[in-house]
Amino acid sequence: MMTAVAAPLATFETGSGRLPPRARTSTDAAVVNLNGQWQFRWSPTAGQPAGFQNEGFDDSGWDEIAVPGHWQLQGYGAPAYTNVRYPFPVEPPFVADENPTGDYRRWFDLDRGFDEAVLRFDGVDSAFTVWCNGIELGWSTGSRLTSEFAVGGLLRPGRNLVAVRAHQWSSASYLEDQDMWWLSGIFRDVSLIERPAGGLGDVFVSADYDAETGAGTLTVRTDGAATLSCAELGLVSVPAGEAIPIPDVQPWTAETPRLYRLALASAGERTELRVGFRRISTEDGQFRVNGRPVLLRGVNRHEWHPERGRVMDAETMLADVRLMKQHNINAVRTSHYPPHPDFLELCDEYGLWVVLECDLETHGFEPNGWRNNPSDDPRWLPAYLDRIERTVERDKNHPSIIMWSLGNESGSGQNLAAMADWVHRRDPSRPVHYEGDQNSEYVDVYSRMYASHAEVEAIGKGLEPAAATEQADRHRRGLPFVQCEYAHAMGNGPGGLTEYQQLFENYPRLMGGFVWEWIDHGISQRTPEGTEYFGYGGDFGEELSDGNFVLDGLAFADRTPSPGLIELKKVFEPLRIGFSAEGIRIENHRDFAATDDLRWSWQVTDEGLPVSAGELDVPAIPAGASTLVGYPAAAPSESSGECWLTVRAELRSATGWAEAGHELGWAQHRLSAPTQPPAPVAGAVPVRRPELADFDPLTGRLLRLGDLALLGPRLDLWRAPTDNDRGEHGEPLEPVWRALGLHRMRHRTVAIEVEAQAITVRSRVAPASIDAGFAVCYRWTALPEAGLRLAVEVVPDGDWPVPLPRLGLLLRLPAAISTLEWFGCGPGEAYADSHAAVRIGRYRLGIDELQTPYAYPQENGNRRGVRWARLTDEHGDGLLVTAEPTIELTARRWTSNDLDAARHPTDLRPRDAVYLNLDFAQTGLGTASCGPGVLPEHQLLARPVSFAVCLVPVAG
Ligand code: IPT
Repeated sequence: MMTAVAAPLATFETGSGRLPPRARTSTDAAVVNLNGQWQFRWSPTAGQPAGFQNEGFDDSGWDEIAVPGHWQLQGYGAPAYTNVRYPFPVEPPFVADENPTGDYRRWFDLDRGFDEAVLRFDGVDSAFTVWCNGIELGWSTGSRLTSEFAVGGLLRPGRNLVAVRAHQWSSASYLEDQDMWWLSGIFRDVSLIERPAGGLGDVFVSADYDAETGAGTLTVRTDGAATLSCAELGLVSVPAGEAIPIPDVQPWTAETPRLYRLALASAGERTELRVGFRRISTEDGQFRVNGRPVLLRGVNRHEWHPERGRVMDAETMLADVRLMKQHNINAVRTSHYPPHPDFLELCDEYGLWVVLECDLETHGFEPNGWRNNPSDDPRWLPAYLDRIERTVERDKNHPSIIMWSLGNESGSGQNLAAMADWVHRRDPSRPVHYEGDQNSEYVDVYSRMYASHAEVEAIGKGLEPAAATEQADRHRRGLPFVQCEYAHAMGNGPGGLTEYQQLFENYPRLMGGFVWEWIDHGISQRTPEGTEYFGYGGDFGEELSDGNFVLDGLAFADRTPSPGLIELKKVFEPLRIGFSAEGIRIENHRDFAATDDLRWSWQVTDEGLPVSAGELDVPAIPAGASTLVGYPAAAPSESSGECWLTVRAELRSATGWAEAGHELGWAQHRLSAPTQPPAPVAGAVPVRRPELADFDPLTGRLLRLGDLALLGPRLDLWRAPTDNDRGEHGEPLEPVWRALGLHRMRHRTVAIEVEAQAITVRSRVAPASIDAGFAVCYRWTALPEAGLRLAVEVVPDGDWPVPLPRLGLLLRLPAAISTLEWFGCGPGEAYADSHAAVRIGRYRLGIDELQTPYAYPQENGNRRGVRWARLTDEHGDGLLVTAEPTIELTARRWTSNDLDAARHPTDLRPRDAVYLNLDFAQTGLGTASCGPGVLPEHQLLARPVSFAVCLVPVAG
């Protein structure tokens, strides 16, 4: 019988043969990059015979696979998504026999041997054994942690072989239950690194900054003797290891990421360190950097690429940093594991505050009542300590890291407390975060996720309920508060961002938070016709799956900013521009940087058309200060329409993360109200006809208006539920809506009253099976010029226990209608609790461009504050809608029920019509997909309402 070679798969041990963790530094030591094509063999179980690691083994029948890469995304096995549940029986430390296993082999050439060298794996998911030239080096776990093995003596000039066996499941999987795809294999870099005699060993930089004096203290500890030099700081071959006072230094902050380049040299090795001076502290219950309170405008970032999964490349990481900075994001929580190490280099360089989280989550014990949770089981203590040590040691020299986070959703217990204790001893310069420590007994910040606005406000006021013990309560009341996750960005949303930001800005104890999450983890797929869409849980034949809960990002999987990200940019804007009789008040809400990088401009528009524009002279405003500037003498003297002043702030010159002219802030102010009804749109003339319209004699529905055939407006209350309406982990509205029958309303015509200049249609609208409904009165009158005015009164009767999705009119227009031009808020979609980012203007978009392609189809594309809208075909013929004063509007080529039924955007097929909703209102979005629902002020409750629109046929 042959013996199987596998890393011990049912053990509390974390590996063997691994070298002690050390800081990531690239030095002048030789490096051989072992990324590339490796020979690969996949097996559905762990039990393949040994022997493949030997040099003589014949791998000619094997495939090739890209390293770094996940095997499931290269044709072996399939991705699987669960949020909380383990996809194997919960009986720690055992895993099932179905344990997909990948065997890897790679030959590489060396022109010389190395006396001392290490083989470094930056990430292998989940447990693996490694051999060099047939000899076992050891095995390791910790998927997102570095493993180094000593290999020196085994190497020789010429051909060398590295072989790896990696298993999808191991006891370590119990500690890696993050809400993401289960994806396996060697997914980060592999390198061979020479360790020269007299090398640097581990390097630990401490660069403290005293804001009172402006002085820095630099201490660089190395394993062996070394010297430091830095011309800028006047250091010439200063012995490392001692605290070096630096009288005058420029501090590092995320807004001013000042790095000093230091040369560090030992007898056998040299490196360049990028050092940022800063001090983190908590004073008066406030989180501070360099003595000043900072507000974290953060996001949770998983690593994601729609084709390569968690395999990151330089371009993708830079794209994330640039996009974040461009959208006024200043902080990242590396949910829920240490990222690719180069990401942190970018955070240091471009400036982002980082909460660096350990690779730890045991969430799947929660549905099992937290029984046997490793967090409180002493047998797992070494594994917990191993993980935090490898986390802190690798990344400890990054100025961008301002807190260590022990992990995510792992319950509580003595092993977490021991991790915190270890960090406090090893790196007292940074606070420890862990949300699951609900009494905040062993952490340095009070953290919650998805707390409602009301709860955040209570905490801001110091009015939170008491912690479990008096001691914990006293400790926690002195801590700053962070929302490590909030505003779940799943599907259409999040709603309520503005209100959270107001709280963060109002209460000094609140240090801001991290929106969940940065990017959708959609997997790029194609229909048989070749159209791309993004796959989610359940699309890969999984036995257990949590569906589209994996699509909850501010960016779509291909990094297209979603409307939620555009909204967040505005809400996070570190400038406030206010208009009053005195003038324009501009506040700089940055924590450190003045505004001398910005240039300011203004523009006046009349009914959306530019009238005048110019530069605005704004002096540089220090952080936290404000200034008042006068209005530009710009208002048009004669105007019939609505005039608006827009003030904008943009980058004066290019930075590493954005072009010159990139807009960072803006505000609008209405200069004049319309004095006349809105002008019909330039170029289009109203169609005048004596026999203006046809109505259906039985239902009173409008069937024709001028030359335009249509199916006229009637009451609509339904929208394709959003993920937040479904509210899986919050307050769901959708099941109540569906039970009521809002998606299948019936219309009964009660009366049609015809007068000389008016038609009144009365009807009752209600769903089958219940006795509640809506009495609707549609009153049509002819306009003097052309067209019709429709006044609508809606009076609910009976019990409507929840907010309504929408209340308005639905009408069907010919499919030839292809363009919407409107004056109102735009250009993007907006909802009652998510409209900070839209501005008043005149916009023109194709019907297809109005749709937001959420990877899981749902209500989208709503335009708010619409004063008038013109829907036309390619000849300019169509319909002009004017509102009194505004409406919300959606136009699409499918119905709300089509949208509701679709599972991917590719399921949506245009019908032979354009469906136009003209709404009195829609209810807001909220974030009930995980968290609180729509705030009361943004809910559309059933109550009597009246509104009116004018419909005018137009010709091009
Ligand atoms: C929270 C998790 O921390 C995060 O990983 C993600 O799953 C998020 O929810 C939802 O997308 S835990 C939740 C039970 C509040």
